[in-house]
Amino acid sequence: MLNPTENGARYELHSPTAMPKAGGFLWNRKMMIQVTCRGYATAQFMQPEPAKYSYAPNLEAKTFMQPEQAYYAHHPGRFFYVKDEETGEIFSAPYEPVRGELDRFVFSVGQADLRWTVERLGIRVELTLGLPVEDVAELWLLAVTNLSGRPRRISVYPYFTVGYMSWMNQSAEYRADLGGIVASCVTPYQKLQDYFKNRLFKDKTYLLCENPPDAWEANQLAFEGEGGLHAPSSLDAERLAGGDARYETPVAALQYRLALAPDGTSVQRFLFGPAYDDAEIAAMRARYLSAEGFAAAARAQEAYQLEGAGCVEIETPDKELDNFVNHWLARQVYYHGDVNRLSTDPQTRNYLQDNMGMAFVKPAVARAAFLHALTQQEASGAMPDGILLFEGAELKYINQIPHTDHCVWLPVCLRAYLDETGDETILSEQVTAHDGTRTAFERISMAMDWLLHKRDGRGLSYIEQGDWCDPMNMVGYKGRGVSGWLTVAAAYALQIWADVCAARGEERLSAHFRAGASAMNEAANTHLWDGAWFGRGITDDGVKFGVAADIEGRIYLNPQSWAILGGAASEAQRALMLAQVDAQLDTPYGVQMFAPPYSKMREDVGRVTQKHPGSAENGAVYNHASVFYIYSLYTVGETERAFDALRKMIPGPDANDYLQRGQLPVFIPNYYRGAYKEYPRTAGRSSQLFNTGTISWVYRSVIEGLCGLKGDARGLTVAPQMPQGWPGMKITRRFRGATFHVKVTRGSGNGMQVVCDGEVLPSGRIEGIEAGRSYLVEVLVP
Ligand code: CEZ
Repeated sequence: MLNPTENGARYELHSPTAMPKAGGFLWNRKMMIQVTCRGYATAQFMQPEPAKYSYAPNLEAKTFMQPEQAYYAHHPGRFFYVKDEETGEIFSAPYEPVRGELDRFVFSVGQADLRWTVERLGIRVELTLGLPVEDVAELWLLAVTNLSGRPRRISVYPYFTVGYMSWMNQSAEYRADLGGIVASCVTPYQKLQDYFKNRLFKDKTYLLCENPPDAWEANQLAFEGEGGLHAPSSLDAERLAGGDARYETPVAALQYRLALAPDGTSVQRFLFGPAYDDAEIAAMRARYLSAEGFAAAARAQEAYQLEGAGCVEIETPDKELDNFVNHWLARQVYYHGDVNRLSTDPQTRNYLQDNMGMAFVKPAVARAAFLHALTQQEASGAMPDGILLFEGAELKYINQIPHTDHCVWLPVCLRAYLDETGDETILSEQVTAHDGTRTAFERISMAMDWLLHKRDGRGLSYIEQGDWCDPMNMVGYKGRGVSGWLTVAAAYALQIWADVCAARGEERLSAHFRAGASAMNEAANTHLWDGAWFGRGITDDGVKFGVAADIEGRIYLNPQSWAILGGAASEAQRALMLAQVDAQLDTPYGVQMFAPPYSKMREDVGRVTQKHPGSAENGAVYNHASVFYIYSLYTVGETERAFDALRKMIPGPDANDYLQRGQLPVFIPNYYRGAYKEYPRTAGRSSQLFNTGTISWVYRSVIEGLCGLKGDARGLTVAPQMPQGWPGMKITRRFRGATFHVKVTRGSGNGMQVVCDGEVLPSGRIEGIEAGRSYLVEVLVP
């Protein structure tokens, strides 16, 4: 059903029905597209705010009904119908919308392209989707081959959803001068000022074809007719009618009538994307729509992907893990770090954590990002809820809700950068913000003081309308509620910062922040230790929650993980907590964020309790929370527990696990459904969302924990945490310009032994690293 090829650099799925939502994603700095194995597609581009060029149901944007435009419910997709001209039989590739049985189906996900091979009626359809690096456009290559051993007459119909574009103005027509179908709309708006924002929008969508088609249809309804998309009426005729859409729902459908000799192949190229005007469409055609244009774009995309290759490869007894780490993990980190989830105002915590990952992939980008974030610090030392990336960007949606955790991420994420690069000069950079110019070091110290200040009389951190957990919006909206997680997380941040201060010789500041951290840990212990775990918080009305007395939301993972990181938990407490996490939160799909999930609104906790039980933050295996736990376990040498939870983040390799999660092992999603006890049928199902703060922490956990190759100011510490069952593993690690070839073997002794280029290193540390050099490291682990 599913297998890796090219040593794990691609995954092939051989059924369109086993995992119907499984897909892959491609991106460049201006767009992303996620396509399922069956041909449904979600694409988004930046202008500079996120926008769509295919299927933009902007119905939300208006407040009144539009009965005339009531949209035909179907999914956005890229479909290729094939009709046998002799028998009239049809099928469609990749699978939708005809959904007929196929003789062969292969969906192959690569890093720089997505491919399908579909066979039916003695015809093979091969599809390849690629993206250029600099522009917004989909490059589709179609090859149709006659396998039947006799001459064939067929029609092939590419069908690209354009969909409902605008309730103000939408149309489409075939343009012989441009060589394809062009749909036009006016992005709907009501506020006058929006006109001036929108007027340069790319309000056209084109489907250009390398070779002129024999016929076309630009009107969705005319194409579909009474037959429905699975058997469109327009396919009954010899030719599509050549229709247009005049304030009607547009579509881009073409017809090629092909006579194929035995083994004959017809190749067609298409370009699909948004444009401002005809001139831009013509320019895109000239740049890309040819064999050379496609080949150059593919080479550029491969080169772009290579830039994100990251700093570690592994060879372990677990081949599927190797595949993920070696080909897909850094890629997902790179996606986050390079395009900031295609947002113009990323949430501050996301921006900082995504760049924490980037510290291992492209540290210069991470450096610039940390400094950029600090330019937006408020005079009070607080960090805003989102970071504006462009002139004219605005804080939107969730970034208008006051969350109190953003300062925490500054030292936590910077620590990874400092350890990886040893670049302490970043701390002395001058950063100009609203309150004038200060060094980065001074700014982060201000942020730490803000965290110390934003506490109640008990010494616990206020939560306002949320902390890391966005939808936990009603614990503290009256101004009194506190977050147990934030209290122990702030303590962790303060300790990291105290270390940085000490390393700079700032003894007084270091002592100040360390004392603050201790006070917070103490407050957490006094008010939130609940006997066997830490509670999640105390509401505006003084009610503790996330405690044993709760029937729902009884134990939360985050306060435990961060109490381990920040030292609020003693070893004895840790033992109690871990046993409870095992008993109450662990599932075959990972560790749930809390349990039991809430079944109804709890007005003193907030909208997290309104999410469906087991979905997202309401008790899912929310991978971001799970990976905090994993990372914390690695910091205290809980090797087995850490690996167990880490391995469960990646789908497979058992067939049943793939089927239950429904996702290919080419990314880690933001969550797998939880509610393992309550809803076992859906537990484990992937959200399919590849935007997630999880990924940078997985990378850090693999590098610093599993591989145990963590940097510091002067060198590299070697301390792999190899799971019990493995006799050995090999690691290639690039670090400060040098390459380390590390061979880890299970020894019989008690202690770890590290030998670097023949020299025994009792400390396990390698110093004086020379860029450009290769090191051979042999490690015996007990
Ligand atoms: O967003 C994420 C945020 O991007 O949820 C995390 C948070 O730490 C990240 O910063 C946990 O709350 O209801 C909501 O507001 C959701 O929580 C989403 O915004 C959520 C998305 O599912 C994206 O992952």
